[in-house]
Amino acid sequence: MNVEKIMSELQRKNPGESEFLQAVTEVLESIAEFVNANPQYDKAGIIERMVEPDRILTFKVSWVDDSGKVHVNRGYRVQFNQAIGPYKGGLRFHPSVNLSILKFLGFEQTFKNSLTTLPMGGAKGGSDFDPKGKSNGEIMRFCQSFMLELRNIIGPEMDVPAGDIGVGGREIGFMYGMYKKLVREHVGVLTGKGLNWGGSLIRPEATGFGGVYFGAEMLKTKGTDYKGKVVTLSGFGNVAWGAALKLVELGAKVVTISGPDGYIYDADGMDAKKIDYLLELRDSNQDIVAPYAKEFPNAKFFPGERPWGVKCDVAFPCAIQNELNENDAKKLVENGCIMIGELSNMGCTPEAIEVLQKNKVLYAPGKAVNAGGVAVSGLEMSQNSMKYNWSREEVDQKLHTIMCNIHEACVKQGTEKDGYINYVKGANVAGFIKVANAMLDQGIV
Ligand code: 2IT
Repeated sequence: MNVEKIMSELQRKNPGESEFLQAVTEVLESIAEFVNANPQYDKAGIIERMVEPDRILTFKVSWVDDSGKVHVNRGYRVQFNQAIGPYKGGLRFHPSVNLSILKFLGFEQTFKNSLTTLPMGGAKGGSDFDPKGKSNGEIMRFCQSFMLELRNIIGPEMDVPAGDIGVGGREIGFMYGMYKKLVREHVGVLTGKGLNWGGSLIRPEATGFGGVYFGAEMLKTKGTDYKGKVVTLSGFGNVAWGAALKLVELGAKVVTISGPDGYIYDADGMDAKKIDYLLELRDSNQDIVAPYAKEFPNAKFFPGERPWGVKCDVAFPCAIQNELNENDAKKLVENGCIMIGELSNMGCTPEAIEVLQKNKVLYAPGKAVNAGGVAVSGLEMSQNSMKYNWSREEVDQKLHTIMCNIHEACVKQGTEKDGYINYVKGANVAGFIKVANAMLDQGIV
């Protein structure tokens, strides 16, 4: 496989799509050795076929705000790869959303979903709609309008969207309601549904819990665990919330969260009450963390800064792509941080990853660390198909097993000669094998 040739062709076809090109470059560089040792993949054009999405739908989303003003947003669904199961992946509502970001996310999702061992293909979608400051009614009307178009290409055996940034239980509810009204079927077409209408226990916690379970396996390779460890988190949404809950349960001290307005340093560490408060912050629809320092006056707010300069043992970026750069990585290493787990998708820049790997710090990429969210989405699909619900313990146990298995797959494919575990290589090769072999079996389609 000639990575340079594939990348220059990809640049020509996808000009200026920096996030998408970044995600593909990372994968191709880390699987090149494996692919070159297994010529059947190149012969069948697997790489060229994997980097091209199956199809992309973009559509107009018109809606009316509370004052009667008309707005037009753009909606998207990128159906990337269907080799191992129906398209599956979240919807992101954020003003930064564009095709490059959704293609990077859909591409990553294909590998992540493969790692879960569940039968799910890769997709991503969303809109440049900004939920910040919107009323409940505005969000409902937007979601309804969005679903009027999206319904044409989704279905329980075709494509099963879920949440991502800006899309939580409330938005899934509004979209599900409209889908059901249009199609007249009550089916498992979205995941992250409410518990009374087809949702799964543990789905809200799953991304955070899964990441902490994966991190526990990473720490185990160094003979240690979370007890007494100081942990920095970025973000304050669903992912950071789930991670904080599990980290505190396992004896870690969580000292930071962050938002677009800056970060909070809470030297006392978070407890159940403070973690609960994250839900209030999120429900306020303001996208800020500053009020935390008013609610808990021992905590300090640092406007406009990210939390990576805070001394810690473990860091979990939980916010957005490229939120941790080369300088941040250097600071973390200097401060003695031993592990970075990406809970956000592509949270670290390529330069940051290089710094972490050069310093032999434990580092694992989003497609492995944050796979717990989509894994429990897969379990929600299974429960919907069976028309049955598993208990909290059953789902949590399955999630734990899946995360341990992903870790094992990374160790198998990513351990280098000196014993250092290259989780990027491990996750990419392990994720690739299942999808690539399915594509080989299914012919050139
Ligand atoms: O990035 C992700 O894996 C998600 N946003 C969850 C996707 C899903 O289908 O649950």
